[in-house]
Amino acid sequence: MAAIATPHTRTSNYLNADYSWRSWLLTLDHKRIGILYIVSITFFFFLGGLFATLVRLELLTPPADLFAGTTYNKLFSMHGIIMVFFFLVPSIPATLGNFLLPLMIGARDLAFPRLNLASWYVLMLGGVFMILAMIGGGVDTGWTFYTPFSTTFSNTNVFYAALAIFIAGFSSIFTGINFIVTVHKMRAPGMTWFRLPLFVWSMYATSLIMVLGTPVLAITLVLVALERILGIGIFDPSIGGDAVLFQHLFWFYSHPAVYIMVLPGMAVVSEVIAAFARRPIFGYKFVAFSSLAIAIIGFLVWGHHMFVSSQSMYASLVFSLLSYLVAIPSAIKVFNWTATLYKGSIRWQTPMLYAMGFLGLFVIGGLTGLFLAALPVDVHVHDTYFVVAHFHYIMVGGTIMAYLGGIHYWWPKISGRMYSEWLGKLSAVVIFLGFNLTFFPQFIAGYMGMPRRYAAYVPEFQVLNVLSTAGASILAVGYLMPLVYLLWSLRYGPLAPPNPWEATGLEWETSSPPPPHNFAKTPVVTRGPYAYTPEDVHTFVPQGELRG
Ligand code: HEM
Ligand SMILES: [Cu+2]
Repeated sequence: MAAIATPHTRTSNYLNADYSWRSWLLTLDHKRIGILYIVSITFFFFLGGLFATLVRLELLTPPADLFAGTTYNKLFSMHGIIMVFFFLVPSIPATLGNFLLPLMIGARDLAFPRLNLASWYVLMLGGVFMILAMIGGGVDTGWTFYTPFSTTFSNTNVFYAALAIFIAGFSSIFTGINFIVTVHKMRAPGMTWFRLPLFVWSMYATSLIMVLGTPVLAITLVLVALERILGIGIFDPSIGGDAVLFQHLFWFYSHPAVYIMVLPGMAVVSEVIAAFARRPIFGYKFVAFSSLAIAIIGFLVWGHHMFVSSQSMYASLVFSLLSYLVAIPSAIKVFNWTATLYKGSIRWQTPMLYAMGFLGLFVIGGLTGLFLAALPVDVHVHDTYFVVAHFHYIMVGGTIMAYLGGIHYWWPKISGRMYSEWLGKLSAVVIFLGFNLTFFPQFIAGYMGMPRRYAAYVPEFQVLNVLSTAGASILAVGYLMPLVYLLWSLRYGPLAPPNPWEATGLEWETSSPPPPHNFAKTPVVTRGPYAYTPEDVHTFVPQGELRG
């Protein structure tokens, strides 16, 4: 990578165009809004991580000695709520999606720049209410807010937490609408649907779920609030309601929402694998359509969260079958990525290590999802640590690995600087090892019967919990490392060339960092997104050319 050493004269770009606070807080530039999101969700990530640390410390010993049970309930609830609604859901779409979508399709900005800024403010407003709910004493319902606990029995700040999520949901809806319209209307000349990078396809599918699913969650939370305040009898059986109805409504959003979290991770991985294996993605159309298939079938499987919640056996059978169907498009992706790697000229650089980490963890998470979709297994392990391990493998292992991989891959574009490759690789390895040490023992504990959501447990489970807490400490170090060296690179890192990885996407055609309006000239797209030639790794054909 000799190109990195060449000094570049820095022209006007989106970062140095204006330095005032106003220019950031009122910006309509999708790239700056992406940065606002990076800063804010990093904050939420470490806040959620703080609660996770406390949870793991409590579980170091069998009795509930560090915190009382009621405090513990609040700790894991706040952890889950913040991580899911304020970190994972916005993570990749709001940061990398915002930054890259227009660049990748050759547009000057998103379709609705003001709506884009509004989405950030709405998320921040939701965050403020969430923090107020925390300061006011916390919430103890878990991130799922199950009734009748949330409506009748909990005396915590359920109302403010529900309001916070209700508000934050609009951020998702706005972003989804913006992305959908942008992909339809703003593509550069020559950018046909089947020349779209797979990242864009995934963002499109994610946006569909955001727009179609989030309103259901919003309405559900309004109903919970009404039930608490007015007792209208939607969920409370003593006044004619149905507590299980809540679960249907909640999972109708929240199962698809797990794909809001993981599809963007897949989006990143497709780009990284093609660029670092120097090969066109195998089965491009299959990968593109599998995103849409996941988005659509994802809406049909919510009942697999309710196998033991009094639903009829026939309903469970159908939901079980449909859950297996949703695994097919995920498997297609894994197969096509593997086929892309096969005979590729692989470069083991930081983003690639992260992408491989994603693959490993996602496969374990996905396969254990199939265990859970099998009725007899689920009856045994429901509400145990097996479930906790399953969704952490996918959401934390998968999504966060991919998010960090993406941040490293596009960091030169975003910041105009290179980071230390050595530290980058080290962080990927530390995170991978720390992650497995944290969560693998939980599969075993869960299978052996350790229930979730308790501050105390029987002494037999201590060894597994000590391993898990030790792993969490390593994981924490792993997550702090990129924070430190990426910030360091902002000032001391070598200047980045426009295309440090010799990648073919349109975003690498413009300077690093890009000028305020993305491209000096209008890009004209003449070919598909992955024109890599494995025989000669340094020959690559850019996706488009810039015309005056
Ligand atoms: C690959 C296909 C997948 C299948 C068949 C599957 C299946 C399941 C099932 C049946 C449960 C319920 C377990 C129980 O509570 O007893 C479950 C829980 C969960 N799954 Fe998956 N899953 C899959 C993929 C995913 C993905 C991709 C994600 C996230 C991105 C995810 C996130 C979750 C979460 C968050 C829960 C826990 C819900 C709770 O709080 O109880 N799953 N999964
Ligand atoms: Cu589900």
